Amino acid sequence: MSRPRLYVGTRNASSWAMRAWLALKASGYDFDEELVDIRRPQRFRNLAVIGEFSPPAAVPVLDTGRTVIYDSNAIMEFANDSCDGRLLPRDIEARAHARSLIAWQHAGLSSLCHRISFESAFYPLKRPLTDAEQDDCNRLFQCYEATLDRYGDAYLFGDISLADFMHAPTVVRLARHSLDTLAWPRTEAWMRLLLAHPLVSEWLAEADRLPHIWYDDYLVDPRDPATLLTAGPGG
Ligand SMILES: N[C@@H](CCC(=O)N[C@@H](CS)C(=O)NCC(=O)O)C(=O)O
Repeated sequence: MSRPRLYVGTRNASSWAMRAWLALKASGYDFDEELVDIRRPQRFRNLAVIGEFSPPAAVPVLDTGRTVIYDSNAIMEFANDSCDGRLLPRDIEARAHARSLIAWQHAGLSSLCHRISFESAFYPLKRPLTDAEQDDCNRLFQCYEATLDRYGDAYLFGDISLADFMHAPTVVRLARHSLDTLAWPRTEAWMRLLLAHPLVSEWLAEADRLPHIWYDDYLVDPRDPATLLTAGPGG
């Protein structure tokens, strides 16, 4: 049987792969890693190769040698199963709550902050966020704060869990756009802790060394598409 292999995208583009990679590493599961360059123009050719063994033709994919697991959340659940459930809360109610946060993120977070792309977290120049985006973020911060109030000691549910890993790329996106978190002190402390986690730091250090992937519409003002927003304080 061949060794387990995780196919991941480039570190500054592949937020779904980051989640799966974090969970597998934290579980202690042993795997080889294969980088799939999902930047254009090679993106389509490379994803077609993935499509030969994985129906969605996307990354991440984990090939255990016996099973192809082709979704980040399924890989994260597998990571948790492979370490006796250590990456989800033991308590059934807390576990359901954690899974709600995980499912919300996996389903797109109701499109909150969708114009703050993962790629833009690594840009040297950051645009100021619109009021609507700050309101979106506040909604999210309120949710994090309430979760941390109820269960959190350090991480969302006390010990680090799949919920923290699932939200890690969002934390990267928001933290790097210098959002105001003063009203959410527990959230601010949790974001700092998560960003300083050795596995998160390892991923980000590699992402920061890569050439940027620019999206043409990053600086376009959504209220007035003819106007370009200028760099904000994080820029
Ligand atoms: N629901 C999938 C989403 C995976 C996904 O969208 N991956 C991106 C890279 S982060 C990709 O490979 N996209 C290929 C495409 O859209 O053609 C998961 O959670 O694994």
